[in-house]
Amino acid sequence: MISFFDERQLSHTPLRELHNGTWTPYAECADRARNIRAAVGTPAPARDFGMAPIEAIHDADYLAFLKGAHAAWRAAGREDDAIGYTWPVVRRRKLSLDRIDARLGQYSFDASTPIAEGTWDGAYWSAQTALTALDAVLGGARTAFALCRPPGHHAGADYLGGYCYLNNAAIAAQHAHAAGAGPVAILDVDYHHGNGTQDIFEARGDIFFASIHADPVTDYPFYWGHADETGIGDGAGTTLNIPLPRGTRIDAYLAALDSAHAQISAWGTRFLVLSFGADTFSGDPISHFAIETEDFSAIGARIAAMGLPTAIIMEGGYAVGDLGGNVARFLSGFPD
Ligand code: SP5
Ligand code: ZN
Repeated sequence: MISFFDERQLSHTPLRELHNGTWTPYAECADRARNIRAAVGTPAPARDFGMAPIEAIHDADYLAFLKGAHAAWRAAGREDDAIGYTWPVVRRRKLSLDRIDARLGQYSFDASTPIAEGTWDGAYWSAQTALTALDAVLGGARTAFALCRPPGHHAGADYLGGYCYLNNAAIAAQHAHAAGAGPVAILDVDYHHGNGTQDIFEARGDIFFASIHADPVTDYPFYWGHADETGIGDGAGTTLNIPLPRGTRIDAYLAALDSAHAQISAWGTRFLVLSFGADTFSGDPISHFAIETEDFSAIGARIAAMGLPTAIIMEGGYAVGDLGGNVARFLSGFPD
């Protein structure tokens, strides 16, 4: 399968994250991408589609914040990475606040997604990698793999979180929709619910969003991804959430994929954007499913059997040493 990756995605290198009340090494490290790159051969570089497809998903004020946050942090006399410490949970409205700490809280929902010096560049080229793979599928390739990193599915129109800054899958799906490739569905098979993608599309009836993930009763991001979230207003019925318990094994996982497939097909989908996370792996250090390396080819084959042109967008997966092998197995499930 044709793969895409851009060296500039490696410039995003946060040092640490706040986890269980202490600082730990950043799980979404650049070596993840190096490991996957080595396993998929030699990916082609990204083309530059510019800001317009990013601006079609993200708010202008959020993008200005994200571009300037690290410089503002340094200008405030701080060291290392920018990270918030206060969040406007109770009354969230569009205030134009100036202080970097206020802005960090306004445009994020967690404390594990720092903004480092190279974050904007890394996130920008990750989005361009998604668009480049998308373009290959629009151009006639049956499938293409975007080695996106940083990932995207936790980022909303105006917020970052969950190691995500720009929502690569949402940007790609909107681009496919605008190009007339639709009806477009997004299927999210990362271990975690794709809250950002859901937030972006849940009130729209023109892009379907389906997610299979760890039950948010027990797992991050907690506040989204429950089975009763099925879409809002014009989007009623076009969001599908299938939460699964910790310990889920391949048979139950494939059954959930079949349920998602049935609804994606019934909606009339003609084009698929796949948010693929390898953090469903039994050995993942931050996740709790029981999918084994050998299982990934079956998951890939089951998705390939949906018979749709598919742009595959990399999301999570933190067992760095096993990551490339798991991704390669997954991709091997798709016919050449
Ligand atoms: C894209 C994606 O998979 N994001 C996952 C975000 C999960 N964040 C919450 C869990 C944080 C765990 N931190 C582990 C630190 C180890 N050094
Ligand atoms: Zn994840």
